[in-house]
This record gives sequence, structure tokens and C-alpha cells, in this order.
Amino acid sequence: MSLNTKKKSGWPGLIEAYRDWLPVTEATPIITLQEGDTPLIPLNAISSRIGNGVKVFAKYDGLNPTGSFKDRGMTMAISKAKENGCEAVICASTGNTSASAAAYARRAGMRAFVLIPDGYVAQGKLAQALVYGAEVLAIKGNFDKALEIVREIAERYPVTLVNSTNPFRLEGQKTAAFEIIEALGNAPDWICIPMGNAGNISAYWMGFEAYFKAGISKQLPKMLGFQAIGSAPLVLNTTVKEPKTIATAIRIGNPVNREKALIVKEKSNGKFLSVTDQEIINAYKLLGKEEGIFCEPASAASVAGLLKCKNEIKNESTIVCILTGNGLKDPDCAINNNDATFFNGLDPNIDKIAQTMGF
Ligand code: AN7
Repeated sequence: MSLNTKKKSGWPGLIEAYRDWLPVTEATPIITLQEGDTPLIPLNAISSRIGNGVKVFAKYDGLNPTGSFKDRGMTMAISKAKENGCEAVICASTGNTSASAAAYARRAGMRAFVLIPDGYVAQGKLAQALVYGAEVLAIKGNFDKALEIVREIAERYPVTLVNSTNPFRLEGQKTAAFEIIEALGNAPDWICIPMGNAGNISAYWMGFEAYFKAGISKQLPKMLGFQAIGSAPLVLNTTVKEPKTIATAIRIGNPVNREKALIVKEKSNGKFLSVTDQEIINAYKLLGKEEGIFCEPASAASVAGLLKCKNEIKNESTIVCILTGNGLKDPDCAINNNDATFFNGLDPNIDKIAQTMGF
């Protein structure tokens, strides 16, 4: 037997992999769970629905260590916090940031305080925060209120804020753009991405601009950002007081990276659009049933948005949809939104089971 060299091995995590592109030094302690290096998966069923030689891919960032893209930012934010001697971090979260902050902070030996909107965080994410040892503070109020509070607390007390207002978060997250360019040999024509606080769309653009300026890619993508219709402050160009959507991850009414996102839209000649919860669920089911990819509802907004823009796609385009989080994060949504055939309470009898199977 010889060594299987096709096996992915030796990936050191994204800070080591992209050290030259990140604000770290030899003095920075690297807190990593070997995040990054996520697959770019061809979406064959969705590509053929669009036709005209269009190639659609999913950047499946739900395969990061805590199941979302937040790990890319958190390895940076926590490493820098550790370098600065910080002993506690805090964030407001719709769920994924809290899971990621808890994992990385605890790994670094820090306390992790997370403020969440009581009752609006998906079960898997809450489970993670608890198991990773976060100190969970659930408030009667939404994400926007929670963010207001943590910003104030981080000003007054010795805790570091690790929401996407922390510049190191976006630095880490920009590496996903590098990976896409490396996989495709160039930047794609379009990026389709869900938006909440709009940190991620801003981070992707930083990554695409950096590789473009360095001559590594020959073009910049058009950035298409999608929000749920009941929670679409960036589409409506306003603040939404009571955001509503099944995609709790992006249930955000007052995005902190609004200005950055508007610049990305303008510079990339992009677009912000909203999708309905039904369109999100349709895309979520389609990804599951026809592509074998289980993402969380917020992530499916990228594919829902792409399908909505179907008629504007140029022939032979290459498009990447960002699947930001893993479907296992939100089991309730999965159980309540699927087209599966599910017979329960069956007698353990071979003939009856075969009959039920239609034989
Ligand atoms: C799966 O965890 O804001 O536009 O507190 O979890 O960068 O905010 C999550 C956001 C998209 C939106 N997809 O990203 C949080 C949080 C998933 C997410 C977004 C989030 P941004």
C-alpha cells in the first residue's frame, strides 16, 4: 500500500495558509480549528435549470468546524484578542456567531459571553454555544437590540467585541474569496450571497479586490446580495424595526456594515434583492433533494435569489452561491419543511414493509 496523496491533509487553518494576506505577526498566537479550505461544489441540477452553459457552484462554508463561515472570521478575531491579552469576548448573535465565538474563545482559554434574541436562535446553534461553554444571555428583544447592548458593554468593560464591527473578522472571512479564485482559476462572474449585517459580502469583496490587484485573478465578480423580504433593510434602504423571516440567521433589521455593503454594490455593479420565505424554502428543498446539500435556510437565500435573477444571466457565466451555514444547525426547519415520504409506527414485518414500499 502506498500513501494516498489525494487525501486532503496538512491544511493548517486559514491564518497559516494565507499568512501573507492577513494582519498577523510571529507574535500572534494562532487559535485555529483548521477552518477554511471548504469545497466548491458544482450544482448540476441548478445549472441545468438555468441552461445556456451557465455553471453554478456552491461554496459550502457550512463545512467549517462549527458549521458556518463565522469560523473564518473568528480564528482571526480570537487570535488577535489573545495577542492583545484579552480574557473575555462578547457578541450579539442570531446563532452562528455565538457558536463560533464560544468555540474559539474557549479554545483560547477566554470567557465567551453571547447575547441572543430569546426564542429566535435555531436549536443546533444554541446547543453549540452551550456545549462550547459560552455564558449565554438571552434577551427579550431582537438581534439589533442585543448588538446595541454588547457594543456598549464592550466600551465600558474589559471584554472584546467579536461581532463583524471587529475588523479582524472581515480579514479572516475574505479568505473564502481567495479559495474560490484558486478553485476556478479566476473570479466568477457573479457571487450570490445572503446578507444580514452584510459583513460577509464586504469581506468577500475585500478578498476579490486583493487578488485582483495582485494580478492573481483577471476580473472582479458582480456581487448579488439577498435578504428575506420581511427583513430587508438593505434592499429597502431603511431600518426594519421588527424583522421577520424563517431564516433566523438573517433576521436583522439594522445592519452594521450598511455603508460598506453599499460601496460593494456600487463598485461591483451588483444588486440587492429580497426573496420570500417560500422562495427560500423552495431553494432549501431543491438543494437537499437534487444536489445532496443540506444548508440552513439563510444560506438557501443565495440560491433562491439566483433563481429569481435567472433571466439576467449571460450565457456561459460562472456563478458561485455562498452556502454560509450547515443545515444541521436548524433541525426544526428541516422537520417542518420537506417533501419526504415518512411512514412511522410500522410493524416490524417484512411483508408489510415491502407492501408499504410499493412492492
Ligand atoms: C448562515 O450569527 O449575524 O451578512 O449573529 O448565520 O455577514 O451578517 C449571522 C449571519 C448569512 C449573514 N448566513 O451574514 C450571527 C449572524 C448565515 C448567517 C448570515 C449569517 P452577514
